[in-house]
Amino acid sequence: MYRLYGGKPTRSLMVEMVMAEGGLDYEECFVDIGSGEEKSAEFLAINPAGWVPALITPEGEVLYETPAINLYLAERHGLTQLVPVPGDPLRARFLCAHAYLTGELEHALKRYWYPETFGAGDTDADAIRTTARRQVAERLAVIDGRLRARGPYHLGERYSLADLTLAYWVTSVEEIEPERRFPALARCCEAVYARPCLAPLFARLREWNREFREG
Ligand SMILES: N[C@@H](CCC(=O)N[C@@H](CS)C(=O)NCC(=O)O)C(=O)O
Repeated sequence: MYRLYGGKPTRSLMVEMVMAEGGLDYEECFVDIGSGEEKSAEFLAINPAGWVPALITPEGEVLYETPAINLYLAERHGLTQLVPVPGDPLRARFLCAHAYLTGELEHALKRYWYPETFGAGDTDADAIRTTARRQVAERLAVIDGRLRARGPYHLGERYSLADLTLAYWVTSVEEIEPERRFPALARCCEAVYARPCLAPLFARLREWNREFREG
Protein backbone atom coordinates (compact mmCIF):
# COMPACT_ATOMS: atom_id res chain seq x y z
CA MET A 1 0.00 0.00 0.00
CA TYR A 2 1.19 3.51 -0.76
CA ARG A 3 1.71 5.96 2.11
CA LEU A 4 0.95 9.56 1.16
CA TYR A 5 2.25 12.28 3.46
CA GLY A 6 0.40 15.59 3.42
CA GLY A 7 -3.29 16.29 4.05
CA LYS A 8 -5.19 19.48 4.67
CA PRO A 9 -4.44 22.07 3.35
CA THR A 10 -1.74 20.91 0.96
CA ARG A 11 -1.17 19.84 -2.62
CA SER A 12 -1.06 16.20 -1.57
CA LEU A 13 -4.68 16.52 -2.69
CA MET A 14 -3.45 16.71 -6.29
CA VAL A 15 -1.74 13.35 -5.79
CA GLU A 16 -5.02 12.04 -4.35
CA MET A 17 -6.68 13.14 -7.58
CA VAL A 18 -4.26 11.04 -9.60
CA MET A 19 -4.90 8.13 -7.20
CA ALA A 20 -8.64 8.63 -7.79
CA GLU A 21 -8.15 8.65 -11.57
CA GLY A 22 -6.34 5.33 -11.32
CA GLY A 23 -8.50 3.77 -8.59
CA LEU A 24 -5.34 3.32 -6.50
CA ASP A 25 -5.30 2.57 -2.77
CA TYR A 26 -3.21 4.53 -0.31
CA GLU A 27 -2.92 5.36 3.33
CA GLU A 28 -2.93 9.05 4.16
CA CYS A 29 -0.37 10.24 6.74
CA PHE A 30 -1.24 13.69 8.03
CA VAL A 31 1.66 16.15 8.37
CA ASP A 32 0.66 19.24 10.32
CA ILE A 33 2.28 22.08 8.37
CA GLY A 34 0.45 24.55 10.64
CA SER A 35 2.76 23.50 13.47
CA GLY A 36 5.87 23.03 11.32
CA GLU A 37 5.84 19.25 11.43
CA GLU A 38 7.22 19.17 7.86
CA LYS A 39 10.50 20.52 9.29
CA SER A 40 10.74 17.91 12.08
CA ALA A 41 13.71 15.55 12.05
CA GLU A 42 11.31 12.66 11.53
CA PHE A 43 9.79 14.14 8.39
CA LEU A 44 13.09 15.54 7.07
CA ALA A 45 14.32 11.95 7.03
CA ILE A 46 11.55 11.31 4.47
CA ASN A 47 11.82 14.54 2.46
CA PRO A 48 14.97 16.58 3.18
CA ALA A 49 13.37 19.58 1.44
CA GLY A 50 10.94 19.80 4.37
CA TRP A 51 7.65 19.97 2.55
CA VAL A 52 4.79 17.78 1.46
CA PRO A 53 3.65 15.75 -0.32
CA ALA A 54 5.89 12.73 -0.07
CA LEU A 55 5.00 9.22 -1.11
CA ILE A 56 6.37 5.90 0.07
CA THR A 57 5.77 3.09 -2.38
CA PRO A 58 4.76 -0.43 -1.34
CA GLU A 59 8.43 -1.39 -1.91
CA GLY A 60 9.66 1.39 0.42
CA GLU A 61 10.92 3.82 -2.25
CA VAL A 62 10.47 7.46 -1.22
CA LEU A 63 9.25 10.02 -3.74
CA TYR A 64 8.75 13.75 -3.34
CA GLU A 65 7.90 16.70 -5.64
CA THR A 66 4.29 16.58 -6.77
CA PRO A 67 4.91 16.43 -10.54
CA ALA A 68 7.37 13.55 -10.07
CA ILE A 69 4.94 11.63 -7.86
CA ASN A 70 2.09 12.14 -10.31
CA LEU A 71 4.15 11.06 -13.32
CA TYR A 72 5.45 8.06 -11.39
CA LEU A 73 1.95 6.89 -10.46
CA ALA A 74 0.61 7.39 -13.97
CA GLU A 75 3.48 5.54 -15.59
CA ARG A 76 3.74 2.74 -13.05
CA HIS A 77 0.02 1.98 -13.21
CA GLY A 78 -0.36 2.41 -16.94
CA LEU A 79 -2.64 5.43 -16.65
CA THR A 80 -2.03 6.27 -20.29
CA GLN A 81 -5.17 8.42 -20.33
CA LEU A 82 -3.27 10.79 -18.03
CA VAL A 83 0.23 10.67 -19.52
CA PRO A 84 0.91 9.74 -23.16
CA VAL A 85 3.54 7.00 -23.33
CA PRO A 86 6.91 7.52 -25.09
CA GLY A 87 6.29 7.23 -28.80
CA ASP A 88 2.77 8.63 -28.59
CA PRO A 89 2.70 11.67 -30.92
CA LEU A 90 0.92 13.69 -28.21
CA ARG A 91 3.70 13.15 -25.66
CA ALA A 92 5.68 16.16 -26.88
CA ARG A 93 2.74 18.48 -26.36
CA PHE A 94 2.07 16.89 -22.97
CA LEU A 95 5.66 17.37 -21.77
CA CYS A 96 5.70 21.05 -22.77
CA ALA A 97 2.35 21.74 -21.11
CA HIS A 98 3.19 19.86 -17.92
CA ALA A 99 6.58 21.54 -17.56
CA TYR A 100 5.05 25.00 -18.10
CA LEU A 101 2.37 24.36 -15.48
CA THR A 102 4.66 22.88 -12.85
CA GLY A 103 7.76 24.96 -13.55
CA GLU A 104 6.33 28.37 -14.46
CA LEU A 105 2.72 28.74 -13.35
CA GLU A 106 3.21 27.01 -10.01
CA HIS A 107 6.28 29.06 -9.15
CA ALA A 108 4.55 32.33 -9.96
CA LEU A 109 1.67 31.18 -7.75
CA LYS A 110 4.05 30.46 -4.89
CA ARG A 111 5.44 34.01 -5.08
CA TYR A 112 1.88 35.31 -5.22
CA TRP A 113 0.67 33.44 -2.11
CA TYR A 114 3.84 33.62 -0.04
CA PRO A 115 5.66 36.80 -1.17
CA GLU A 116 7.15 37.26 2.30
CA THR A 117 9.33 34.19 1.78
CA PHE A 118 10.91 35.71 -1.35
CA GLY A 119 11.95 39.15 -0.08
CA ALA A 120 13.65 40.93 2.79
CA GLY A 121 10.57 42.50 4.41
CA ASP A 122 6.94 43.64 4.11
CA THR A 123 7.68 46.32 1.49
CA ASP A 124 9.40 43.74 -0.67
CA ALA A 125 6.48 41.39 -0.12
CA ASP A 126 3.97 43.89 -1.54
CA ALA A 127 6.09 44.46 -4.66
CA ILE A 128 6.77 40.75 -5.10
CA ARG A 129 3.05 39.96 -4.81
CA THR A 130 2.11 42.62 -7.37
CA THR A 131 4.69 41.32 -9.84
CA ALA A 132 3.70 37.71 -9.19
CA ARG A 133 0.01 38.50 -9.77
CA ARG A 134 0.89 39.96 -13.17
CA GLN A 135 3.08 36.93 -13.97
CA VAL A 136 0.33 34.48 -13.00
CA ALA A 137 -2.09 36.32 -15.32
CA GLU A 138 0.50 36.31 -18.13
CA ARG A 139 0.98 32.57 -17.79
CA LEU A 140 -2.76 31.93 -17.72
CA ALA A 141 -3.06 34.03 -20.88
CA VAL A 142 -0.43 31.87 -22.62
CA ILE A 143 -2.30 28.70 -21.62
CA ASP A 144 -5.61 30.23 -22.69
CA GLY A 145 -4.16 31.06 -26.12
CA ARG A 146 -2.91 27.50 -26.58
CA LEU A 147 -6.24 26.01 -25.54
CA ARG A 148 -8.13 28.41 -27.82
CA ALA A 149 -5.98 27.32 -30.75
CA ARG A 150 -5.82 23.58 -30.02
CA GLY A 151 -8.26 22.75 -27.18
CA PRO A 152 -10.52 22.08 -25.52
CA TYR A 153 -7.82 20.17 -23.57
CA HIS A 154 -4.05 20.62 -23.73
CA LEU A 155 -3.93 17.58 -26.01
CA GLY A 156 -6.89 18.65 -28.14
CA GLU A 157 -9.81 16.29 -27.61
CA ARG A 158 -7.82 14.21 -25.14
CA TYR A 159 -7.83 14.89 -21.38
CA SER A 160 -4.51 14.49 -19.51
CA LEU A 161 -2.62 15.18 -16.30
CA ALA A 162 -1.80 18.63 -17.70
CA ASP A 163 -5.50 19.57 -17.54
CA LEU A 164 -5.84 18.17 -14.03
CA THR A 165 -2.81 20.20 -12.91
CA LEU A 166 -4.14 23.38 -14.51
CA ALA A 167 -7.59 22.95 -12.98
CA TYR A 168 -6.08 22.33 -9.57
CA TRP A 169 -4.13 25.60 -9.54
CA VAL A 170 -6.85 27.69 -11.15
CA THR A 171 -9.15 27.09 -8.15
CA SER A 172 -6.82 29.30 -6.13
CA VAL A 173 -6.83 32.40 -8.36
CA GLU A 174 -10.49 33.37 -8.48
CA GLU A 175 -9.60 37.03 -7.90
CA ILE A 176 -7.74 37.04 -11.23
CA GLU A 177 -11.14 36.23 -12.80
CA PRO A 178 -10.08 33.37 -15.08
CA GLU A 179 -13.67 32.73 -16.21
CA ARG A 180 -14.05 36.24 -17.59
CA ARG A 181 -10.51 36.77 -18.87
CA PHE A 182 -9.51 33.30 -20.07
CA PRO A 183 -12.57 31.52 -21.49
CA ALA A 184 -10.76 28.61 -23.18
CA LEU A 185 -8.81 27.92 -20.01
CA ALA A 186 -12.00 28.15 -17.93
CA ARG A 187 -13.77 25.71 -20.28
CA CYS A 188 -10.94 23.20 -19.89
CA CYS A 189 -11.07 23.52 -16.09
CA GLU A 190 -14.86 23.08 -16.01
CA ALA A 191 -14.51 19.80 -17.90
CA VAL A 192 -11.98 18.61 -15.32
CA TYR A 193 -14.14 19.69 -12.35
CA ALA A 194 -17.02 17.69 -13.84
CA ARG A 195 -15.12 14.40 -13.86
CA PRO A 196 -17.03 12.18 -11.40
CA CYS A 197 -13.90 10.73 -9.78
CA LEU A 198 -12.51 14.24 -9.14
CA ALA A 199 -15.61 16.25 -8.21
CA PRO A 200 -15.56 15.45 -4.45
CA LEU A 201 -11.83 16.22 -4.25
CA PHE A 202 -12.27 19.58 -5.98
CA ALA A 203 -15.12 20.38 -3.57
CA ARG A 204 -12.70 19.73 -0.73
CA LEU A 205 -10.03 21.91 -2.39
CA ARG A 206 -12.46 24.83 -2.83
CA GLU A 207 -13.35 24.57 0.84
CA TRP A 208 -9.65 24.71 1.82
CA ASN A 209 -9.09 27.69 -0.48
CA ARG A 210 -12.05 29.49 1.08
CA GLU A 211 -10.64 28.89 4.58
CA PHE A 212 -7.18 30.10 3.42
CA ARG A 213 -8.66 33.33 1.95
CA GLU A 214 -10.64 34.02 5.12
CA GLY A 215 -7.49 33.47 7.19
N1 LIG B 1 7.89 21.72 -5.25
C1 LIG B 1 7.11 21.08 -4.20
C2 LIG B 1 6.52 22.15 -3.31
C3 LIG B 1 5.80 21.55 -2.13
C4 LIG B 1 5.17 22.58 -1.24
O1 LIG B 1 5.41 23.80 -1.34
N2 LIG B 1 4.37 22.07 -0.30
C5 LIG B 1 3.73 22.93 0.66
C6 LIG B 1 2.29 22.47 0.89
S1 LIG B 1 1.28 22.65 -0.55
C7 LIG B 1 4.43 22.78 2.01
O2 LIG B 1 4.74 21.69 2.44
N3 LIG B 1 4.67 23.91 2.68
C8 LIG B 1 5.28 23.95 3.96
C9 LIG B 1 6.70 24.44 3.93
O3 LIG B 1 7.22 24.82 2.84
O4 LIG B 1 7.30 24.47 5.00
C10 LIG B 1 6.03 20.18 -4.80
O5 LIG B 1 5.47 20.57 -5.84
O6 LIG B 1 5.74 19.12 -4.25
